Formats: sequence, structure tokens, C-alpha cells
Amino acid sequence: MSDLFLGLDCSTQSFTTIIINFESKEIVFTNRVIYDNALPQYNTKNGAYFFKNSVVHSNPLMWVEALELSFENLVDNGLAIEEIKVISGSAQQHGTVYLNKNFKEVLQSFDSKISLKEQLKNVFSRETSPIWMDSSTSKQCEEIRKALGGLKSTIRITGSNTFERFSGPQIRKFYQEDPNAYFKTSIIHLVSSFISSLLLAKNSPIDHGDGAGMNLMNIKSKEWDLKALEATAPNLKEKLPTLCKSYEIIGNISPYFVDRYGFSPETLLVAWSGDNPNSLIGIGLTEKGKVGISLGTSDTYFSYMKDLYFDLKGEGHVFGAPTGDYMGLICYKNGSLAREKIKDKFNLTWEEFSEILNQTPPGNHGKVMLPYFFPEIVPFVLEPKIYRFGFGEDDLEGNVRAIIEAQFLSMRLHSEWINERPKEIYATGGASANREILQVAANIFNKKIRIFKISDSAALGAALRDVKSYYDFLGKEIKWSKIVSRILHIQNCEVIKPSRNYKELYADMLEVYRKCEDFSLKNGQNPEKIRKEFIKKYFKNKKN
Ligand code: XUL
Repeated sequence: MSDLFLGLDCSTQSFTTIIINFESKEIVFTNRVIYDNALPQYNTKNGAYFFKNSVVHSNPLMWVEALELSFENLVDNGLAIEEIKVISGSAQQHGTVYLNKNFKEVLQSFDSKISLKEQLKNVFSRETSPIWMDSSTSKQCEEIRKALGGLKSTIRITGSNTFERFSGPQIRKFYQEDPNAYFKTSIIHLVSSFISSLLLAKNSPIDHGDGAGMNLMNIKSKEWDLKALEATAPNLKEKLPTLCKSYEIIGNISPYFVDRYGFSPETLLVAWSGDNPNSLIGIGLTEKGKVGISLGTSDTYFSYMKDLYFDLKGEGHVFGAPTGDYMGLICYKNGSLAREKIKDKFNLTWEEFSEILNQTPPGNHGKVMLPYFFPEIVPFVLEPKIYRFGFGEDDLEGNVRAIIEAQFLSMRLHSEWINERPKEIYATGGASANREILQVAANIFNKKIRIFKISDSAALGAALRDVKSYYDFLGKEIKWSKIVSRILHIQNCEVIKPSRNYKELYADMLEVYRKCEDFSLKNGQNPEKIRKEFIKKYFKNKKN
């Protein structure tokens, strides 16, 4: 008998399963259900429904079916399901699931002969769920921010400015647009606590990591903030689950899963959290001085924080870290889908895309792009628009290098408030498998980039959180650093080194980029003078 730990991740485009054997230091199973392919009946594109006016939703029943497919996969693969000691999970942050009064009853009377999807058909008071890509709530953001005393006060109370994708503004919009349905809603879950409620067969709490992404939790007391609740919607407190520590054991798995898939009835459940807090653990950022970048549907830059401090400019977020401390984060909507826009526009394969990155010079002859294919979070851009300085939309090489340089220049620029100055950066997410993209990142940050073999850091983080809570539960406390290094060090991390030759070039280009942003978004000075100087300094013999 071995002790297995299961981590799940309900992300934007797919549902991932990872099982680790902590004793033998092995990852024994990974599997991914891609919604668009495995569940085409939901008609999602990249896991979502893109409606007009920046409304982006997904389908909670699709996530339920993905969970079922993932468990069926465990059975089909002959996994020793009964040896799984603990389950926890991760989910895309901020998305909300609206449930009516049937939900509680249905949870209590799950019938293991019938699929979950079938039993959950009539539990939703809102058929689809707004997700983190939605940016349709500017009005509500403004209203809540005002009620909380303005920008700085909102940040000090909730850890972030009000953001369009955050749960509070989304809940307020639902209440304003469909008050009947709002009042018929018995409970509002996050994606994480919704899936966790199914495993527990009762309403699961929301952990402090994901709770911090709602504009509803007081970031200091880690309780629902009454002023924020009041500013959002009436009777909201009674419609929200309780809050809990991320490492809390919330109960045992429901008999439904024992009967249907063969889990042991002793299987413990640890609170679920958001994908970013899970990734923090999944790449081993459990102490000061370490920074991660996750390159997925969203690109994020994040860091463990021992002490609480804020980005009072309002671009960044502070979330709870699964260790009980904090994490700082900035998030980009124009991540992998924006990279794909350029790849697809020129009909490139990823290999061809990378080859172009290899062959084009750092600094891109002074060609600068501001790539807002979708509304952007950092910097705040509501209307999608692509700005190009010094080149046109048909310039194949210029566009390929410009999008990648733009993404990392923007990250370097907007992460300045996170005062961790790391020696190296840990990379995860789908695009972290692309060496050429990471070489650009290493050069721009002028830091070594460490790549983990497992790019599913969110699911892995959930499995590692299982281990920590399990040993704490047994009274054999093991340090976080020991837990993460035991599984992560076997992965033989590859390191991408920055080239010293480009240190000054990218420091200069950062100023060009800053000016381009200021000019385009804040009516700043025209950047042409500084851009031309940059070209003269680094590309003087070449034609622009
Ligand atoms: C973080 C954010 C995204 C989602 C989806 O604030 O919005 O990273 O969690 O991955």
C-alpha cells in the first residue's frame, strides 16, 4: 500500500489530474481533459462563451462532466484509487457559480447509480457562470470602489482595486440585471468551492487564497468584509459559504465517489484554492525571494509575500498564500490566446514561431507592440486594440518578436511594486515548454529562468497541499520547503540563462515601452524621439 495524493485543476481550457506518491517521490499519473475536444456538446471556444459587450461565461455543468471524465479515466487506467489518501484542487479564479435551493438537497441525496451531471441539472439559478475573462462590470467596479472609500481604501480593505473579473462586481451586476434570479440564489460559490462541494456532498468553504480574489474578503482579518458585502448586493452574507484556511481538512469524500469509483471512505478532502495560489506551491515558492511566471490562458507574475503590502496604484493583487501568508500577483488576459493570434495570422506552427524568435534580434529594430487583442487587466484596457510602433500588421518577423517582447516588457514594468528581487524566476504553464519564448523572458528580466518538467503546477500544487495537510493531521509536521523540494527536485529543472549582451538594451527598451504605453493609454508624450534614439544606439547600421 502506498500513500497517494490527488490534485485536480479545473482551469479555463481543461481539467487536469495529477497523482503523486510522496514516499517514492514520484508523479504517478497525469491526465488532461480539454473541454473543447472532450465535451464538444457545450460548444465552448477555449473553454468559454464569448458574448458581446465583453461578457465571457462558461458552463458549470461542463466542469462537472470534466470531473466525471477525469475520475472515469482513473478507473480505466487501473489506478489504485483506494490508496488515495487526500484530494484537493485548484480552479480558475474569480468565476462564480449560482445555485438555487435544490442544491443542498441534491448534494445530500446523491445516488451513485446516476451521473452527477444528471443529478445537478436543476440546481442552478444562473445557467452559465461569468469567468475571469469577463470585463463587463466597470460600472459595478466604480460603485463598489466608491462605497469603500475610493481606490486606496478599497485596496487596503480587500487587497486589490475592484476589477471587472472579480466576483464581487460580477455578483453586483447579476443582482442589478436579474434581481429575481439573484433572490432565488441560495448560495454563490467560486469555481473552486463549487467542485469541492461535490466531493464533500455539502457546501464547501472558500479558502483565503481564492476568497481574496472577490473584493469581498477583508485581506487582514480574512473574514467577509461587511462593508464590502453591503456595497455589493443585499443579503449577500447568507448567500456565501464560510471562509477557511487553505490547508484546512474540510471532511471526507462523499459515499457517492466511494461507490462509483472505488475511493476509500477515509479519503480526506483539503479546501480547494485558486490556480495561482496552487501554482505558488506547485513551483515551490514557499519562502521569500522567489518569483514565478505562469504562461497559460492568462499570463501571471507572482511572488510569495511574508508581510502584507499593497500596490496602491491599483494594478496588482494580494491573495492569501496556501502557507497562510500572502502572495502578490499581476495578471494578463493577453497570454496564450494573444500569442496564438499572431501565430495563426501568419499560419505558423509553434516550431516556425520559435525559429523566428531565434533569428530576429533582441530589441526588434525598435519595433514595439502593445498587444491588446482582448481587454487587458494590466495596464487597464477595456477596448481591444493593437498598437504598433515602427512596423505594420503584415510584418511577419516584426510581429512575432514584438508580441513576445511586449508581454515580458510589460511584466517587468508592471511588477515593479512587488519588492522581491529574485535571483531567478520559476516558469510554469503551457508556454513554459517553449525555450525560445523563455529565452526572451530571461533576457528581458536579466534573470535565469528555471523550467519545471511538469507544467501543470496548479494541479501539482494541489497535490502538494494534500501532503502538507495530511502530515499535519497525523501530527508529523513537515516543512513546506521539504515537501516541495522532495517532489520538485526530481524534475531536473532546466535553466535558461540571460545573455549579458542584452542587459542594457532591454533596460533602454523598457523605457521606450513605458513611453509607448503612456502615449497610447494616458495621453503621454509621443515616444518617437526615444524610440529613434534606441534604434540609433542598437541598430544604427540597419534600416528600420
Ligand atoms: C488571476 C486570474 C487568472 C485566472 C485564470 O487573477 O484572473 O489567472 O485565475 O487562470
